Amino acid sequence: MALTPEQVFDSKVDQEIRIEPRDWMPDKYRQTLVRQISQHAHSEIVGMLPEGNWITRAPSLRRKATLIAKVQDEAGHGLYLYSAAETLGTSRTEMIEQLHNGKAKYSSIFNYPTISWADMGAIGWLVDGAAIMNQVPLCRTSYGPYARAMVRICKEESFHQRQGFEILLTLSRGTEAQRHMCQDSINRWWWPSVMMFGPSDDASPHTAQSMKWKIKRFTNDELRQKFVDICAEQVKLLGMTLPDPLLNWNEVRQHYDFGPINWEEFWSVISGNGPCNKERLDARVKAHEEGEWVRQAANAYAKKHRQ
Ligand code: FAQ
Repeated sequence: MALTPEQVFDSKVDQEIRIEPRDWMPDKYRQTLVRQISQHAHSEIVGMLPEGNWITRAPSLRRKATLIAKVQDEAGHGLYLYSAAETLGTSRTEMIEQLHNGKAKYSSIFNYPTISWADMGAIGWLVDGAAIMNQVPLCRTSYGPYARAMVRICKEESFHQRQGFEILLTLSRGTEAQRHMCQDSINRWWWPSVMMFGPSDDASPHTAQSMKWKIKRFTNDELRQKFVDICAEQVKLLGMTLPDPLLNWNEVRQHYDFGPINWEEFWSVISGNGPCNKERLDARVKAHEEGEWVRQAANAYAKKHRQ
């Protein structure tokens, strides 16, 4: 007896065969992917803003060139991800509209301000570090175009993470004021980075289904724990500390225990009330409006070539 489209889909997922754009897929699977990939793309694009803030003030030409390259990589990641999401039948214009009218989310982390040069280091080490922890498993996600986009993105993120750590390492070996700047930045970015993994598993509405469909390979809490375990060791190389008095190696669990997360802050930031939500969205809308002439010119050029 012939298999139904749903049975074919399920058996592909079971056998680790990638789902491709023209394959039949449940509507909910498609919607989940459009939501996750577009929010991921928006995060990369909005994520350019906090670091963009420091390009003109980088302390040396080398630091400036590296930071420009990193921010440019983030733009590239956003574009790959919009392209991957478009293969599911939603246009880029629609996705961008959803970002601008507040219907679509972007990562909570980009709603915090970058107030010192050390923040460029902390973003690279902690924010890119958390992004890699979450994204390496996405190279094996069940939807082909998303998985393939993640391979290159992860390679670039890993460079970003190392350049951030190196900024902090330099500061940590510097003057008293530089060491202070380094610790202060870690103190401000630690908890928001821990929150990047999303709500705890018992409060995460999407995780169970996304794990069944192999969109997600690990739960939010599993990835968060891996991140804490790695950072708790790496911070020692900096001679700094993480701002958590309850951080402690647990011999039985073979993991670090850590203190309670301020979920009130997390939900408040993702509902639009973080320190920089308004500023970030205003900057995106302004850039989009001011770029209208570029889109018009590109369309006119493409039309002329078609003719
Ligand atoms: N921020 O049920 P779950 C980067 C929302 S890339 C805002 O657990 P899910 C690179 C979630 O959307 C960073 N919202 O949802 C870079 C859902 O809301 P909805 C971005 C969050 O999807 C570095 C609700 O809460 N990475 O940083 C957050 O199964 C440096 C319930 O949550 C990705 O997007 C949050 N942190 O799991 C760039 C990776 N967490 O849609 C520049 C791909 C949760 O129902 C500089 N995404 N929410 O209204 C994922 O892996 C997943 O979507 C999760 C959330 C893990 C983020």
